[in-house]
Amino acid sequence: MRWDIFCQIVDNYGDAGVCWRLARSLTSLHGQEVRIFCDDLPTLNLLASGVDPEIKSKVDIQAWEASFSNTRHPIQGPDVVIEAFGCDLPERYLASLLIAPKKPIIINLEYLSAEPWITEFHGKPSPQAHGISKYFFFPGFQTNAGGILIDPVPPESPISATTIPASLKTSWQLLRPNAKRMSVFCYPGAPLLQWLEDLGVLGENFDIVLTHGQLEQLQFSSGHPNQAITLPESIQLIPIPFVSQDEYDWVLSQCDFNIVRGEDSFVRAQLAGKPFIWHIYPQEDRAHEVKLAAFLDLYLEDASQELKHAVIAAMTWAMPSDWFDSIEGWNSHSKAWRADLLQKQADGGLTARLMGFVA
Ligand code: TRH
Repeated sequence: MRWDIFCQIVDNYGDAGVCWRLARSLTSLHGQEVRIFCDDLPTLNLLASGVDPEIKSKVDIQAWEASFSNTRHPIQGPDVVIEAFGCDLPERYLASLLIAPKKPIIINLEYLSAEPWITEFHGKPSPQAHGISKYFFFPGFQTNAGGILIDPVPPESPISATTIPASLKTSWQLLRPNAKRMSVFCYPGAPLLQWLEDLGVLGENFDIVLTHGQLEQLQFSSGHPNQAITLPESIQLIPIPFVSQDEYDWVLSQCDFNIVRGEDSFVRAQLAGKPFIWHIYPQEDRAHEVKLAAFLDLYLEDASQELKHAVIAAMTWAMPSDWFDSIEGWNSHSKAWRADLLQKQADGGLTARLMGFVA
């Protein structure tokens, strides 16, 4: 089938991250023909860089405006049009669909949520005045939701010396063999400085891999934006550049613990099979608290009472000294959760369910 994916990048990287991951999965694993129309090509290309050129070349990445002049022959119009996260289709593109002999179906690809209500809304039609069928598609953990974007599935690997991406070689040389490794990708507003100070009194060495912009965020939160951050000696900060999506996935798999955010890094942290803190995107009406609670209900369903307390504390930014004693149990839980997640998505996850739905 022919797919057109529309991606509008509001502020962060998540929209591009999800669209790119879906596009490469549709083309490389499912043999589909895909175009992405994006209003921020530099961001999308940055995420997609570093990927095997053969994989990248299969996805036709276009500027948003290119959709106005549909370069396909009218009878080769799209079979499926994806509005990622409910972005509105450009009017001129929509007009071209209306006069095309073959009508596609439009999918409003929603945000991932573990909330139970999504299964009632998943796959429901959204009648449109223009007459082209449009449906809601809700990614989710439940078997009767839209699934999770699991591709490419990372190998189940313990931390080992796998090939280090070129962009990370310098930073990786700084790692200490006797240190635990943590990566940090969170929003401003997390009490990260205090968290790291507390980590520093646990009596272990920690190497903290700070993703692009996190060091500046830390300095800003310290109240001295131009000064170096002072932390206990056991804590080493290692800032890394913004890397491609594949390289970021690699970073997650190479750390013992990850702090992630948004929805794509959140899924990748789970697939890495390591304990993680999900710094969920804060919403003004505090809807994020409900979403986090719904996820924790699922994630901790089979966990012991002690582990439940520890993980809930960690995910709500309690200091590491409050919960780090439970890290071994959390390690085992993370591996089991990964296995369970993959088993529940053994049908191919979101991409395969989307294809099945469209068919
Ligand atoms: O960037 P995000 O905060 O995006 C968020 C979410 O999509 C959220 O749901 C949405 O409401 C909000 O934006 C507006 O976090 P997320 O979803 O984890 O996306 C980050 C993407 O960037 C992910 O695909 C991983 C990728 N990435 C890299 O490719 N290289 C990097 O160096 C880093 C740090 C991330």
